[in-house]
Amino acid sequence: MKPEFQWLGDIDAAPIAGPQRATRVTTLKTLAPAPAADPQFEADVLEGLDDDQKHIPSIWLYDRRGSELFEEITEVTEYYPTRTETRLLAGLAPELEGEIGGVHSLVEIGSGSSRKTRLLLAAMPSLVRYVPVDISADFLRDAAAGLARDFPAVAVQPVVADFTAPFALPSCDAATGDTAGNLGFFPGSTIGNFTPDAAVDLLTQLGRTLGPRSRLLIGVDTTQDPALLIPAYDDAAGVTAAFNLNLLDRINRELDGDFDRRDFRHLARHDPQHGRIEMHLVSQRAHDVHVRGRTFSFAAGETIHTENCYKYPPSQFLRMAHAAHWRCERSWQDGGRTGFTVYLLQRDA
Ligand code: AVI
Repeated sequence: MKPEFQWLGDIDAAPIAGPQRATRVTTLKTLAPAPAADPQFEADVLEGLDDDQKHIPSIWLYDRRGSELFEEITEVTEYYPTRTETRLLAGLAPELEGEIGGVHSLVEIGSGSSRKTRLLLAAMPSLVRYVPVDISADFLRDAAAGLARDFPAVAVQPVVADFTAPFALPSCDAATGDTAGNLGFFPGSTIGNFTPDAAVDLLTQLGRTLGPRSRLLIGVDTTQDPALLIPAYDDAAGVTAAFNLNLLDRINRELDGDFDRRDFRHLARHDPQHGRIEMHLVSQRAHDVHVRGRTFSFAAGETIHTENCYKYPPSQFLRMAHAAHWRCERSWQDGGRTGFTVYLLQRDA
């Protein structure tokens, strides 16, 4: 994994002098253009398409269009995790400040549109800075600018990074040495997109980044009910299918590929043994595809495995958290069919 990150600089919400102080100007100090094609993307695609079970890591689903489509997914009726977690967060946010006083920095891992963040920023006046971390630079920029405008007392310091690799937090006066004031926020059950071993590695690495005695608020989906899961990952409007197929467009655009998306269909299947939903792209006929001048042959029905969504039950998740040196301070569980749970963890000293 590459230990690279790019800090976009503070996003200012500077007050305008004079009577019209309610209006604020948002300025972006430092911007760097996103690279056209990430060499790691090329390596992952060429290596993954060469394997017996073709696969591409799910992180590459999130180019600009992929991130937009994921936001649309969160609004489809069948996709219950976002709705459920938002309800839990709205209920727990007002209790958090009392529960963990002295928190100064909110660090959101894989922030996307930062919509749920607003619930925390509004309920926790002790927060003085917000560090959204995401791989999609332009998406991050827009979301960060919106938050800087709406929460002018909070310093917004976006970091473009692949959060699966080590990244550094930007420096901040309020944070000097006191890592107990760092609250990580990792919502959406994104931890489910990591295998159990990779999830422990990620939780360990996040603990190192956030520091001793920091906290982590993390949402984890748990259900194994296929009647809930299959529609959630194969919605009737076809938004999840479009999200999955967008990966082929991205390969064509960034890696000189010649995939024809009409030759593939989206598949969501439940694997109860591993406790996960898998997303695949299924080839509809035997044919060849070219990427960066290399030829990849597909049989009819052969699939590219594009994503795993593990649904970790509480006992398994807590074992993984402990292995990564986090202990559970509190948890809030959905009382309905999903069992979706938000955990407040604290890292060992
Ligand atoms: C981002 N992640 C938590 C989503 C999930 O549910 O695993 C990604 C997703 N893939 C298809 N639908 C949603």
